[in-house]
Amino acid sequence: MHRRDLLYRLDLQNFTRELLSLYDELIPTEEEEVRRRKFFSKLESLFERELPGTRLFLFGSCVNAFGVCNSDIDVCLSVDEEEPNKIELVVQMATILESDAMLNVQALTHARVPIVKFTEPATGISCDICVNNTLAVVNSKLLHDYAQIDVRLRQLAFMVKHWAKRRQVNDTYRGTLSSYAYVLMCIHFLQQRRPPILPCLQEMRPTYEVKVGSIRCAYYDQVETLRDFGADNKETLGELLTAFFDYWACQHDYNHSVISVRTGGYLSKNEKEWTRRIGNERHLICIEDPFEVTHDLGRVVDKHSIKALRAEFSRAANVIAFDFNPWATLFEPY
Ligand code: 3AT
Ligand code: MG
Repeated sequence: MHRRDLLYRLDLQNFTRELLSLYDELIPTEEEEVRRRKFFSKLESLFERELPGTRLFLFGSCVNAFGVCNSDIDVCLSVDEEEPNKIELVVQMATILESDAMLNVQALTHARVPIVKFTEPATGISCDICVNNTLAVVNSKLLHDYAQIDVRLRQLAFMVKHWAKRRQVNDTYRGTLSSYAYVLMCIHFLQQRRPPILPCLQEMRPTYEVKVGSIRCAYYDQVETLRDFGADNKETLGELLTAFFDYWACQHDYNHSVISVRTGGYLSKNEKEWTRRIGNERHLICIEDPFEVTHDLGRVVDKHSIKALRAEFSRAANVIAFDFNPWATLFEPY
């Protein structure tokens, strides 16, 4: 082996070691899990009393296995009505939470998904509650199930989410991508490795099926049978993170390609009819939602934020390739 290759390999080992220790730091502690569970049961009791006949479900990173420490809690209020007045319910929840002495209660009635946001004073936990967002509950389960197959998904997604938050490219209101979109990018990336690290659960015999409105959500969810799926691929976290940023910096075909976790491959923008700007939706980076297939998670990205996003992918790839201490520089706050 050349001396240069040996040094490169030692650097990668070191990089992986540093990343894994960051991963350990980001995992929520057992104490935090207990706090969250207590918070949620208190919320359930409050809603049983004030909005009888409704139910609360957790979704997002507190149940999808991609929640780092101190994440917010996403809750869905389920009401037994076909078309509930979501805005009215959000306002009603805000009143209930305010009279229960919650802090910073805000009813965001004009968001794409209306929510009420608040903070619990005792624990400092922030929470968002939306209404009848069953698809989000189902896609949280899909993400959770993928996470059980190979631990490298959770490790990679923690690094990417941490990087995105530090570099300020994790804010849909500012035209960058949601955490959900980043996790889908990681799943898709691991489906593409050769040999693959993750299978495509939606292309397998369905063992789980629900209908949400007109959308059929079906996939193979007996993931405990797939624990060895990625065993032939020996790539480490350092190698995967390097290749992830290299892919999004240099290889992805932003003009024509759509990434699709649903099919485990690529689709063309043409076949999705995502070639033209309609209203504010520009499709400058295309990530197909696994269930709501007309939904492009990249639609929030505009002509300015795509530049910022791609500049950040390139920066990350360059830092890893050339920086003496990449693990420190990579996550430097923007
Ligand atoms: P954080 O740890 O809070 O950053 P998260 O996984 O909780 O990560 P979000 O708070 O952004 O992510 O979103 C909460 C959940 O809402 C995740 C996903 O189940 C759903 N979700 C978010 N954005 C979308 C979207 N554009 N389309 C469909 N579902 C979405
Ligand atoms: Mg969240």
